[in-house]
Amino acid sequence: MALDNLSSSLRETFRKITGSSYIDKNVIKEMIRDIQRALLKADVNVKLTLDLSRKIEERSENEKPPAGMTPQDYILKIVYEELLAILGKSSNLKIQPQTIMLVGLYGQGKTTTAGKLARFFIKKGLSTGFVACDVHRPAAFEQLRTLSEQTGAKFFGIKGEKNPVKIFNQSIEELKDIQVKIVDTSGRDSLDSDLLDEITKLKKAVNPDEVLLVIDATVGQQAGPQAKSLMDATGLTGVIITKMDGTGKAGGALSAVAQTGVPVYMIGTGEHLEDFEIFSPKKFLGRLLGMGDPEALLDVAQEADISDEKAEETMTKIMSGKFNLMDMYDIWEKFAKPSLMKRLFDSIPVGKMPKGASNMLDLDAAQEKIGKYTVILDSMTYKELENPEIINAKVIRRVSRGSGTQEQDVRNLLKEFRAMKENAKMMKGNRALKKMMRGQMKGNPDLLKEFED
Ligand SMILES: Nc1nc2c(ncn2[C@@H]2O[C@H](COP(=O)(O)OP(=O)(O)O)[C@@H](O)[C@H]2O)c(=O)[nH]1
Ligand SMILES: [Mg+2]
Repeated sequence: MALDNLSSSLRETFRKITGSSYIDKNVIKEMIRDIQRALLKADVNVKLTLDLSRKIEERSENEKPPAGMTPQDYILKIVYEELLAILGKSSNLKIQPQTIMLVGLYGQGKTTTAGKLARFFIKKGLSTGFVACDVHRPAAFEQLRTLSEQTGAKFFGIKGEKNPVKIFNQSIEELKDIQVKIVDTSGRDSLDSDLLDEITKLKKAVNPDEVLLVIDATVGQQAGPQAKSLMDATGLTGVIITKMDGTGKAGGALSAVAQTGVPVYMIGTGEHLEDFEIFSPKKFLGRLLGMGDPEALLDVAQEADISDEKAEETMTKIMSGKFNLMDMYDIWEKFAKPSLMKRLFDSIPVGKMPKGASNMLDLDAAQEKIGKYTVILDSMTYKELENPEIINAKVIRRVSRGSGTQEQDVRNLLKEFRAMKENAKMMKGNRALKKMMRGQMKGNPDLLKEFED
């Protein structure tokens, strides 16, 4: 994943703390020095790093762990919370009809991102179209048209036209049936008044729901001032950080943008259309630290939040038999909470328990297994999670080493995944069961009654 160095340093720091037999000022000082070094290496701003260190130090000294929590775990909870704070708030694009305008300098990945967004929305079932408003680079027109062929997005552009406002205005009729419109725009070498002027004029004509800055992670903390000035000049609503795969400076870019208060919506992790992720600070930090769900692990009180939309999406995927390891990971992450699992199992009538589920009733054992599986999944790349079929013996060896588990554990996980997929196919026709599970996911046990009838 992105930020391998930061990830391994922080994991090492966490391991040190967990492994230490006592916590005193010196242990904390050393931990803070480790964290500082790791953050600065990832290009996180010096002042931000020092502020974070001070907060960690203060809280470690003044706060007492609650009953039942070890001082070690409590320190890790503090570090986790402070790291999360510098990654900013979680906010995302809505899955609904809208107009999105992409802005940014040359070569940052605007056009590529337009393609990724189109693929994203089309997969969610929304028709999508491009408006080619990059009037400065002749090649941009063809690049976007090719992407429209690859993704199935509709394309509108006027070759040779130099006025982007004119292009947009003419696209309105052409794309009137399209739900999500993505407007690609011209870049410049720097954020000069000429560019800001063009963006402002176009924005007025487009009246977009979202104006997204597309910025390359290799600029590091410089991403902050760029986001800030575009926010002031044009009313930026969000940021997409690209090329997270190619730099150790991504921590700087992420934290600097977060400081400006503009949310990071998505990150690009490669040149291909599928190298694109929704950015969630919690998930990102969880993966960075090698913990599936640090909050559950660190015992932060938190109720499961599964939105209707998410439950629906997960169910549909499971039932279609098309789900991948990433979805399995999501499900486990949600259900790997003793209270939730107990509620789920308690609510299934004994006679109706699916075959094989009874051994899951040993909640402790199930919990332990889920913990192990989450660590294994954490050691896989996004590509592997999304395409489990590419996992071969070599990958299994790497993953088992990376997660500190046996190769057999990885094999068992894959076996269970395949079984889950098979079961899902068998359940496909069972509408009552489907309804019940969906109700359970939304925390609505009443639906169970229908299943019993
Ligand atoms: N490694 C990597 N390359 C990317 C990513 N996004 C874009 N690129 C590459 O960056 C270059 C510039 O992208 P382009 O979309 O044309 O930038 P634009 O000028 O802002 O429209 C192309 O070679 C892309 O393949 C990413 O997330 N990772
Ligand atoms: Mg472009």
